[in-house]
Amino acid sequence: MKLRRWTAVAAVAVATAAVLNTLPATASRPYDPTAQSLGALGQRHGLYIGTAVDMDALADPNNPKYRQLAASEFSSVTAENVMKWESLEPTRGNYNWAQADALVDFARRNGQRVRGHVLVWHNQVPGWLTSGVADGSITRTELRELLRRHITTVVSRYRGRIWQWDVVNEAVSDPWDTPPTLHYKGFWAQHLGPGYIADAFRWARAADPKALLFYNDYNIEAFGSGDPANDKTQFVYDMARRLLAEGVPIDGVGSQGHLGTQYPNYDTFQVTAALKRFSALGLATAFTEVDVRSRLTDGVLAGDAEEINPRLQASAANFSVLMKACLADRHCLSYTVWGFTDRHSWVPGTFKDPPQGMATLYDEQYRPKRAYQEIRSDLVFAGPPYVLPRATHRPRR
Ligand code: 9MR
Repeated sequence: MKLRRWTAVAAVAVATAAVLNTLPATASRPYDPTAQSLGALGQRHGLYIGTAVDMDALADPNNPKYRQLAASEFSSVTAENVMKWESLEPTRGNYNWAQADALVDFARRNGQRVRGHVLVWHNQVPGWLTSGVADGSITRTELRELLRRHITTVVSRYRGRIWQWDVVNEAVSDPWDTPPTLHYKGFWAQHLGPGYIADAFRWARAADPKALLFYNDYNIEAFGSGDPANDKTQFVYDMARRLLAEGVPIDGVGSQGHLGTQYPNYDTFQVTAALKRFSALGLATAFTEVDVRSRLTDGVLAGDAEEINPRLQASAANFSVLMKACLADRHCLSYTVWGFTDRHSWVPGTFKDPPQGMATLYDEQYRPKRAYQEIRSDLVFAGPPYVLPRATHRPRR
């Protein structure tokens, strides 16, 4: 029965994909994928191609190209910063929705989906909250209630308008932290214990029954040793499996995809295997913050092509590995880049010593790089029988 159902699903999927793949081509108008945006190419697979949006850049009247590309090239958008708690509630009790609303409106005007980022994270928490906890004026019970209220308020406001929410972000330590044995880290685990994770998903579900609820983290692109004491992917996998077993309404795991050309990184099969292990749990997957940074050596800064070319090629390869892996897992619903132009990227401001940059798909003059062309070619040349249209995911009750 199961096999028969799968065969039927596969047959329909192959037929649909075959139609989609041939539809645009007619004798008079040959199919020209090079004329299509990333978003349009993704639609062939039911895959959404997103970008994080810098709201200052979007609003800048002297930066029309940013707006134009954000609107035309992508089928999904994410707030790079304006849905974080410190932006939404800078002073206690006073929510400032203007920027977050502006992004949701922008998406609606442009027919884009929205990935909500982020409900619970240890960074960009408002000062009044951290200082209240530090000086004891906010007790543990009050802190939990404040978190419940925050999640409920934000998710309710955008109920029905957010496709995927990053409910909990970066809850797990890294092997370079102290102690090196992987553990739940940061402000929330410290003050509420790891139970806040299940609570957060339940509160988010109560406020929006239809949004897909994600756990989101970095350095989980591939499995390592398999030992949850030092393999972060394994740790997150075990966590997700436990949450599911407890009936917690988690719908997906987002792999951020912050890579660098100076690192060994992963091949397509390693990344595909990781996505498929997560989706075998019944979860959706997504790449949520893809960028590939490079060291800006003296040669790069001086414009030496021999230093620049290998970096552009390595960046293209890494963007492409994640895209191919996403295409190979039917449950990988979206591929979001963390900014699309080097003109607006978090990388140079964060990695200064030694300097890093060149992390996105377009250079500072909005010229598309080789990475942009490679992920487009991945979208163009992928198809059945191996790559099937996206699976449907319904919010878990
Ligand atoms: O890109 C964001 C940058 O503008 C902020 O200053 C920074 C603050 O920590 O957060 C950046 O976005 C992060 C995202 O929210 C979560 N994953 C890591 C991203 C890069 O740091």
